[in-house]
Amino acid sequence: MDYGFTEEQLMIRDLARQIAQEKIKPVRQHYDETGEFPHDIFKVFAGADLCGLYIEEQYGGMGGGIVELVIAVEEFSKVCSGIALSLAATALGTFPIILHGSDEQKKKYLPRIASGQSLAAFGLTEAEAGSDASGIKTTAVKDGDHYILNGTKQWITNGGEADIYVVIAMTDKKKGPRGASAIIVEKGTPGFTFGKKENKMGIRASATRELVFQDCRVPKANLMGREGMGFIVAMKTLDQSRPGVAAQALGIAAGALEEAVQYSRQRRQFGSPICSFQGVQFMLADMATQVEAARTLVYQAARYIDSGAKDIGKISAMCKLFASDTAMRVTTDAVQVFGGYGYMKEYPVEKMMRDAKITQIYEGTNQIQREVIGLSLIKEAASGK
Ligand code: COS
Repeated sequence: MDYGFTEEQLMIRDLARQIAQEKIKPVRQHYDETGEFPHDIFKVFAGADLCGLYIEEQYGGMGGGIVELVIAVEEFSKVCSGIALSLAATALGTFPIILHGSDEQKKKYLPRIASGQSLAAFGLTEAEAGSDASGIKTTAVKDGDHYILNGTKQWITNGGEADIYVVIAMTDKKKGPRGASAIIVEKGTPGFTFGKKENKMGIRASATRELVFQDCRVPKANLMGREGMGFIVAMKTLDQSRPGVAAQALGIAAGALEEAVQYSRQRRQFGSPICSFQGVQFMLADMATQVEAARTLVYQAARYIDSGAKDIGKISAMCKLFASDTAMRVTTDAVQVFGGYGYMKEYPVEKMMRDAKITQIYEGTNQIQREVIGLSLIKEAASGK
């Protein structure tokens, strides 16, 4: 299928596909079983110049956008979405710097991220603030030329592995969402430690940890934009990053489909390969149709964001919602096509099914995505669009 990619985008796709097959496939089971962080693979991403795909050339990146990012994330996720997440979650932590960072902040942090020297992470979620993002309790109190941070962030992807964290904290509790601010905190800052590493159902190669701030002094220069902009920074960041989750889900679904088609040609029952049975063919046909629909929506959303459009929230939420629901359905059906073998760890589809689930939950549950889409529709209708 021709998706209208440029020469450069096709090169990125081929390179990512090659890395996925040659470097990630042989080790994915190891990382899934051990839950270790795939430092060696991240070095491969860096060596192939893929860490700066979406970062401007003046900061050492490739000068691409969301399209380039989703192409790479899809290819890696076809083989292991947990490993792919090291790149996608770094993008999540980098978008606020790209969107709202000062020149100094961009010069200081983006080249390190583009070269793969540093991973990034985004610290929004807390124990009691998930879907209700404005319910965060972490505080940042001004003290001369510093902010003093106190609080705990939960389930932070790349937690402990990243060097650069964009943290959303309350600088003025009384103001609710308008009292939140976005602040960059570097690993190694006194008062900043990591809590327990989570033992997860899927994406086990990815590090998920608490960020703990205890009287952590951060220079005032690390504030992004103005005080009070933190909630908007967070929402705009999620608008940019959700296609990355969608690409991860798309890759998982496409990978599971590929495995199911191959297996159905080899597995024989009643004297024939099971792909000769209409029941199996219909399942594969539905899986393939859903994958193709998700792919179209993900690429469309990525292109729309890269066009510089402002009203990206709805399409971003749509592609995340649709691709993640597709990933869950398609991986469940892939396990079904494999039958009893699909339930065993020797075959990759059980891992893909476990990995798929989180894409319906993180960076906003799919219930939240529906709310974002619904509210956008109502807003559009009210404004006569
Ligand atoms: N872009 C820019 N501004 C936005 C925005 C967006 N996408 N979404 C909301 N805002 C603004 C609103 O315009 C409003 O601004 P004003 O106060 O100036 O009017 C402000 O942010 C508050 O918006 P709202 O009242 O809609 O906030 P709610 O608390 O009702 O939250 C949802 C809305 C539920 C959509 C939001 O909290 C959300 O996305 N939650 C999920 C968060 C999430 O994904 N968590 C997982 C994190 S994993 S990294």
